[in-house]
Parts: sequence; C-alpha cells; structure tokens
Amino acid sequence: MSVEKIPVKKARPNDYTSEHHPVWCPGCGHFFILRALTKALAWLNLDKENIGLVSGIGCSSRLPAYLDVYGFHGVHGRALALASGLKLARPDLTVIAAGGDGDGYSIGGNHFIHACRRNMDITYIVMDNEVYGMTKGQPSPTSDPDWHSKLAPKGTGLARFNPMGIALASGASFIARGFSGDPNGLTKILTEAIEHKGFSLVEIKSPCVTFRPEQKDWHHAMRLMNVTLTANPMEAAQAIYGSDGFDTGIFFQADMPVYEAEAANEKPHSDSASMESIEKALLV
Ligand SMILES: Cc1ncc(C[n+]2csc(CCOP(=O)(O)OP(=O)(O)O)c2C)c(N)n1
Ligand code: SF4
Repeated sequence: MSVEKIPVKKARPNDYTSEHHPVWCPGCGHFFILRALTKALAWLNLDKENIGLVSGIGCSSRLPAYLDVYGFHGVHGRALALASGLKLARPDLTVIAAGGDGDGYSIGGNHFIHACRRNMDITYIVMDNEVYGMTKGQPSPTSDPDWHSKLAPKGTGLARFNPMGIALASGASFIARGFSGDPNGLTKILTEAIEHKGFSLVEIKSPCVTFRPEQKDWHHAMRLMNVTLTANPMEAAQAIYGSDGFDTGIFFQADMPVYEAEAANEKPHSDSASMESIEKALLV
C-alpha cells in the first residue's frame, strides 16, 4: 500500500497581512518593518492563530492592525506588561510586542527593564525614530541632546538612553539592531529573534520622514550586518557601547534561564489559583 505524502503548506508573507492599509506617512520606515515581519513569520511558517502581537500607543504601535494575527492595541507604555501576561497565561503562543522609542523607553521604561530581567520568551520590536511621531515631534529618550525642534529649542541637553546597553545589563538574552531600509538583514534578525528562547530586543532604526526628515540620510551612514555575534556579555557590552548606533546585526545571544510560571503551564485562563500565580509572577 502506498503511503500518500501530506503536503506541508508553506506560508507566504501576504498571508499575515490584514485588509487594513497602513495610515503611516508615505516613506515612513515602519512600512518596511511590517513587511520584514510578515516575511519572518512566513519563513518560520507559523500558524496565524498561534501568534499574539501586542503594542502600546504611537504610529509604530498601530502594527497589530496591519497583521492578520491575534492583536492587542494596548495603552501607552504598557505593551510589555500585556505581553508578559499573555505569555504567562498562554505559554504555547508566539508572543511579540511592538512599539516606538517613546512608548517603550519613556513611559514604558520600567516595564522594559523588568521584562529584560524576567527573560520571558517574548520578542520586543522597537521601531526607533528618536522622536514621538504620533504626537507631532517631541524629543524621546533616544533623541540626541542637541536635537533642536519647536518643542525643545536647542535640544533637551539630556544624554541619550542606551536601550541595548540597558537590555544587556538587565538580563535580556538576545539583543540586536536592524534598519528598516535593509529588508533582508531585518528579516533575518526578526526570524532569529522569534526563534530565540528568551527575551529578544530588536531595536530598529526607522526614519520618521515627517518630524525627522534628516533621517532619510540614515541609509548612507548604516553599516549593515557587520556585528560579530557573541554570548559573552563583556564582549557584547564593548560592541554595544563601541557602536555609534549605525551598526546592525545580532550583538548578543545567550542561553539563559527563562521565566515561566508553573501554574500558567498547568491551567491557563479562568482558574483563580493560576491567576494568583500570574499576578505574583508579575511582581517578581
Ligand atoms: C498615558 C499617555 N500619555 C501620553 C499619550 C500621548 N501619546 C500618544 S503616542 C505618543 C508618543 C509615541 O511615540 P513613539 O512611541 O516614539 O512612536 P512613534 O509615533 O514615533 O512611532 C504619546 C506621547 C497617550 N496616548 N497616553
Ligand atoms: S509621523 Fe513619523 S512615525 Fe508617524 S507615520 Fe509619519 S513618518 Fe511615520
């Protein structure tokens, strides 16, 4: 008797896009991140119903609306809190959090540090344009101190926040930088980040063509995929702090303990005992 082969359906990037057309400004870097993410999901051939994409608020945080996966457009700065709860309640899901530098590093800064520290199996995509785009151009934690704007004449005078350095110091086990203008490199980084077991920070330089038009020149400055991957935090710290922000690639990847709530693995959803454990876990 011949054994029939069951063909495995290979997903295509368009399988993951929703019917909504992005309302981003023409030329915004976020378009290319959306595309790279759909390519990574297709490459991994993930089932749509097993993906949870959570965001905060901002132009970048509109991402879940444009993907045909389970999505949650949350509140400003709370994407990682939501993503952590989702992963604890449904450890079987691929959980991705997304947002901007304002959302994640300013109002969401505390959640960012502790999400790194827990090293839960979540991929965090930060679409960094060094500005609050949606609220019309305020400086963000990653803006240069002397970036002059109507809202901050002569700049803030404040040193830049170093998200990758902070992620390393706080316990994240995968740290990478991508560029929205490098679709192939970015797809590769996102694929590796989603596959990685633990907290993955993917910092993506994504020009805001409206409030930071000078960022259109970033593509001249980028040094694409030139970073040497290490599992040694000292070497990673040197690479992160030695970079002027224009190098891309995976800076750090290590096999480190991943926080998983025992009770959440046993019985998700309405069981009050497991809800208590989840609440306790989030206070760690
Ligand atoms: C609690 C709260 N504070 C402030 C706002 C206003 N707000 C909405 S989006 C945003 C900034 C978003 O900037 P960023 O995360 O960098 O994303 P971008 O728009 O640049 O992609 C702010 C301050 C809000 N919605 N909720
Ligand atoms: S304001 Fe900036 S970040 Fe927002 S959609 Fe326009 S270009 Fe993109």
